[in-house]
Amino acid sequence: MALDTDTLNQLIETVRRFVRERLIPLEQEVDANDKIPDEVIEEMKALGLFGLSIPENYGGLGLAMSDEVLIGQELGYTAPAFRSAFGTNVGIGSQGILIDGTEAQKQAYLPKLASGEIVGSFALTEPDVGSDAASVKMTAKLDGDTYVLNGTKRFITNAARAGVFTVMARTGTVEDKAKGVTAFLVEAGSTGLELGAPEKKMGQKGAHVCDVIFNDVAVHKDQIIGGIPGQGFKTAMKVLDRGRLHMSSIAMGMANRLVDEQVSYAIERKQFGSKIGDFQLIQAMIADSRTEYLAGKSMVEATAARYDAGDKVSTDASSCKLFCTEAVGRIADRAVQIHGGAGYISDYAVERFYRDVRLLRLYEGTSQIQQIVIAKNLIKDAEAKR
Ligand code: COS
Repeated sequence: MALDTDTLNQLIETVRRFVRERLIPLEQEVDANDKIPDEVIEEMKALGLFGLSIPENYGGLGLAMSDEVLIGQELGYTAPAFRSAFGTNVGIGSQGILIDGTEAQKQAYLPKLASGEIVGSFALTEPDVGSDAASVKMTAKLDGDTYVLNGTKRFITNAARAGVFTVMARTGTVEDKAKGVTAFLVEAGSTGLELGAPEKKMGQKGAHVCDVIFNDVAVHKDQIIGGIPGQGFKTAMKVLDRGRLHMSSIAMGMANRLVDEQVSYAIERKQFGSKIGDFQLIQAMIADSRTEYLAGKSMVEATAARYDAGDKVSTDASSCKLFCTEAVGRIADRAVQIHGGAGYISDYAVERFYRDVRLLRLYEGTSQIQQIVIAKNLIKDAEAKR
C-alpha cells in the first residue's frame, strides 16, 4: 500500500533535510575515518529509515516500491555509505523474510529490523561463486531437526553489525543447481560462525564488507525461509529484483547530486576571462548528464509503479539497474572532467563520488548479469508465445 500523498511528501521533505543539513556536512569526515558516527545511526533509527520498506504491522513505514524509489533518490544525494548503514534492512537483509518467510519468521525478525534493533545481512556470494548464483557451494547437511552449515560467504555488507543473516546454502546436490539451494536465517553469535577482517575498499568508506565463515553452524530447520528447502535461489532472485530497483534509485540520487556539482563548479570556475559554464564543450557535458539523469529517473519510477501494480518486472528491473548504474558512472566521469585537475583532489566531492559510484555496476549483479537477464527473459517469453 502506497503512502497517501501528504504523508509521502512530508517524509520526502524530512529525508531531504536530513541528507542536506546533517549528512552532507559529514561526508568528508566519514570518508576519512571510514566510519559513520554512532549518533547518526541513532538518528536514522529515530527517523524510521531502517524500516522504510517493512509493512506498518511489523513496525516499519510500509513504503510501496514507487515511494521507496523517491526516498532512494533523496538518500542517493549524499555519500552512499550512509544509506548502506540501513540499506540492508530496507532491502536484501529483510526482503527474503518479507516475500517468502513464514508468519512466525516475520514476527520474529521484521519488527527488530524495522526499528534498527538488529541489522539484516544477505549472504549469497562466495569466494568461488559470484555471478553464477545457482552454483552456491556452502553445504547444509540435515542432521535430525537441524542443518549443519559449512563454507565461506564473501563481501558480505554489514556482516560485522548483523544480527541475522539470510544465507543461501546447498541442501541438494551440485547437479540440482538452483533447485538445490535453500535460504536460511542464521543468527549472529551462532556457534561456529566467524567474521573475516573488514576489506579495504576503493570507495564507499564507512560501509563495510567482510567474509562470514561457517564451521559446523547448526541451524534448526524452522529457520529455512518459508519452511521449504530448495526455494532459496528463487527467494534470492526475488530479493534482487527489488534490490535492483532500489539501487537504481540510489544511482539516480547520486546522478542528481553530480549534475548539481557540475553546474555549481561551471558557474564558479573562471577561465579565458569567463565562467567555464559559458563554454559549449562544458555545456555539452552538463546537458548529457542531465538528460541521462532524467531518463534513468523516469524509467525507475515507471518500473516501480508497475512493480506495485503486480506486474512481473524482473526484466525491466535489470534494465533500470543496467542503465542507471552505467549512466551515473558516465555522469561522475564528466563531473571530474568539468572540475579539471581539481576533480582529482579529494577536497572536492566529485573525486569521492567517482570512486563511490564504481561499485554500483558490480554489486547486486554486474552490468553483464543485467544484460544476460534482460536478453534471456525476452527470448524465453518470445519462445513461449510461439
Ligand atoms: N524471480 C523468480 N524466479 C526466478 C527469477 C526471478 N527474478 N529469476 C530466475 N528465477 C527462477 C527461474 O524461473 C527458474 O525456475 P524454474 O527452475 O522453476 O524454471 C530458476 O529460478 C532458475 O533460473 P535460471 O535458470 O534463470 O538460473 P541461472 O542459473 O541461469 O541464473 C542468473 C540466472 C545469472 C540471472 C542469476 O544467477 C543471477 O542473477 N546472478 C547474479 C547474482 C547476483 O546478483 N549476485 C550479486 C551478489 S548478491 S548482493
